Amino acid sequence: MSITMEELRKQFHEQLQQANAADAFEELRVRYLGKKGEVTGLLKQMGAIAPEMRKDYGAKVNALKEEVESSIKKRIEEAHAKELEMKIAATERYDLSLPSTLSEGSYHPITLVQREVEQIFASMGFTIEDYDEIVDDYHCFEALNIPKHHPARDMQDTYYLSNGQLLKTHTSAAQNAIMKKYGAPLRAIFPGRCFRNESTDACHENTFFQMEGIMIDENISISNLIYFMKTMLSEVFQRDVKVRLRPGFFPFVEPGFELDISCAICGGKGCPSCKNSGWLELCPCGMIHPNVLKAGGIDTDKYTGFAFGLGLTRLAMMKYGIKDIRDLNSGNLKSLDQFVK
Ligand code: FA5
Repeated sequence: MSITMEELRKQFHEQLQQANAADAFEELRVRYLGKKGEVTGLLKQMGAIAPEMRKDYGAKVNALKEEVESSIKKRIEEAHAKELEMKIAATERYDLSLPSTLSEGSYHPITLVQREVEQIFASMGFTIEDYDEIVDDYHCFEALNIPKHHPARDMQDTYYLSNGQLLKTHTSAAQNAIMKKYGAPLRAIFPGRCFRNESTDACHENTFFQMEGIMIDENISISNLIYFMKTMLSEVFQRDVKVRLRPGFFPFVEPGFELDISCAICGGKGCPSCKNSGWLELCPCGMIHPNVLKAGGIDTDKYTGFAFGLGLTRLAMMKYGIKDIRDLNSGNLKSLDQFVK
């Protein structure tokens, strides 16, 4: 019997040597290990073996079975590795000297407009500050004269973490920390990403950028505020843009204004980008409320200041004629590619 087994082993290895494709390996597996396979057949003969030889016989057949299994597995792995090697060598070699078929990378329109506004304010003596995206309730609301349960919070629902912190709803959340850091006099802008629980449409996103600006000094008045807003807009657009200033309520400024821009998409006629009003709310602003200055450690007998919250994402829409704000977060390279610089 052991000779038969030896012959079978030899025959198997010869056939395995000749096999070189997946179906040939499978065929061999079935021929030797399948239900009616040669090795399976040897196992089935166990009953016919004399009891005193059964243990030895069984061990040999099982060893042969394992040998067949592992030999086929090894050959399959070798064949895969060889195939891969050939593929890399023949067809998938990279030629780094070939010209690229991909377009050049580009800055995102929001980055472009942010850098532009930063330059404008830097040239007027403002420092550029960075601030956290995850903030606490005090900085986002309380320090801004928005106590708990104040109705102004309804318009700025956001995403809360289990530790009570939240994703900042506006860049105003940095005002208190920056006032405490530098004191007065102070000129600073701080761009940042904001998050709100919003129903999105052509001019509302749940994740968007703002740029806050504050100026605190002696004798700062609404005239200073209007001057800086006008300068910023005329520099960004390099042409006259129609804007309007109207009263607006924000608990952290008094008086407060809404600064709207005539919709650049429809020329003020009304379209989905401006909710058919012809105007887009762009940059609310106002004189900083004394409570906010006090919370920031500023002497309100000596200093006054203005603040604004520029909607950077909307500014990018208006500057580049992007009809739907959602395109800006979409990662759609086809539309974003136009801004290659
Ligand atoms: C604020 O966030 C105030 N913190 C702004 C401010 C700062 C007022 C300093 C006074 C003084 P508001 O929620 O209106 O205000 O947002 C300001 C601007 O951000 C809007 O005019 C708009 O341009 C932009 N904005 C607000 N919500 C969204 C949104 N969901 N999607 C895109 N842009 C938005």
